[in-house]
Formats: sequence, structure tokens, C-alpha cells
Amino acid sequence: TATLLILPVFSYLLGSVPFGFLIAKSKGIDLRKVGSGNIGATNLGRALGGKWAKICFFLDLFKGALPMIAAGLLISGEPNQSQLWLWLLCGAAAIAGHIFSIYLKFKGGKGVATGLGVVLGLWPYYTICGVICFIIWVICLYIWKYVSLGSILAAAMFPIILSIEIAIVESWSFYQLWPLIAAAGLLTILVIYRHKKNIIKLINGTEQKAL
Ligand code: NKO
Repeated sequence: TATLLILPVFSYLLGSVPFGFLIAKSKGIDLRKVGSGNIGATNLGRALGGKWAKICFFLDLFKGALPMIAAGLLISGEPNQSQLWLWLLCGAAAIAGHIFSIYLKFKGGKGVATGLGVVLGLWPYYTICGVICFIIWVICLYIWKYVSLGSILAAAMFPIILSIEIAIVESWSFYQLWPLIAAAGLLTILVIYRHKKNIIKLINGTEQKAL
């Protein structure tokens, strides 16, 4: 039990590691003073190019996925209600770490890549939801060229896709899974709320397009 309780703390500390900020800093750049001022992969791409954006994306994804996979392995088999709560707490802690980083005076990113990592880390049950959200993001980027719009729409679709999967697969009962659906809704609200400056710019037509 003690190991299980340490997991959310570990998740928060790992989620807090601001990879985009640190990569930029290692090149002498303060990412918070470039482009959107965000510490995510997209803004690192503006500062250092696509190669570093991809590396940052994978690192931010990894810090969401790793704690979820670790907790999932410890739980193993179909989680009961309290194990489901612990699993969700680990994911929430990793995302909270990224958005409210202990190393950046509780400031941070928008939770997109780390959120995707957490969803993919719901292995094996809901990994497919993360894959579908990622495909939606790619299609949006291809059509409209705005990263933020892709993130907002993919995040908005996430609870819907999750609910559809639960309805189709129904490996656990809907009643047992209400915490998962509630957590998905909260994550969507948080991610979209963190994009409020992007939303204003999208409406005004001043949002920067991806290259
Ligand atoms: O600098 O404000 P900016 O223009 O940088 O950045 C806006 C951007 C911030 O996010 C990032 C991370 C980019 C990762 C891109 C690949 C993500 C695929 C997303 C799937 C969405 C999953 C949502 C599940 C959680 C709700 O948006």
C-alpha cells in the first residue's frame, strides 16, 4: 500500500520536469519569452525548430505515460474501484505537475502532450482513445495549420470517444467507470481553459500558423 501511495507523488514530481523549458535553457533561451510564452513542444519548435519540438513532445508524453504504465503494472488485471481511483490520481498528478510545475513556481504548460501520454498509459483499456485523439489532432493540423486548434478539438473529442468506447466494449460496468469519465471531462476542461489566449487569437485571426 505504501508503494501505491508514493506513486502519485512520484507522478507529480516527474510531471513537473519542464522538458521544453530545460531544452531551451540549455541553448541559452528563456522559452517563456519566445512566441506564445508556453513551455510546450509547439513553442519550443518556434525557438529551436521541428527536431527539438518532436523530442520535447516525446519527453512530455513519456512523463505522462510512464507513471500510468508503472501504476498499471502494479495493479495488474482489471482494477477494482479503489485501484481505478489510484490510477486516475497518478494521471492527474502527472498532468498537474506539467501545468503547475514545482520547479517553475507552479506555472507550466497546457497539458496536451502529457495528457496524451496519460491516456495512452491507460494500457491496455483506453490506449486506443489516445491514438484516436492523436489522429484527430493530425487531421486538424493538416486542415487548418493551427496546433492550438488541433489540441482544443482533440481534447474536446476525448470524453466523447472514451464514452463511445466504454459503451461498445463495456468490459467494466458504466457505474464502476464514472470516475474515469468524470476525470476525462475535467481534463478536457483544464486543457481547453489553458488555451484561452490561443482561443482569443484564433477568433481575432492573430494565432500563429504552424510552418
Ligand atoms: O505555443 O500556445 P502554443 O501555440 O505544445 O501551443 C499550443 C499547443 C500546446 O501544446 C503543445 C504540445 C503539442 C503536442 C502535440 C501532439 C498532441 C496530440 C494531441 C492529442 C490530444 C489529446 C488530448 C487528450 C487529453 C485531453 O496546443
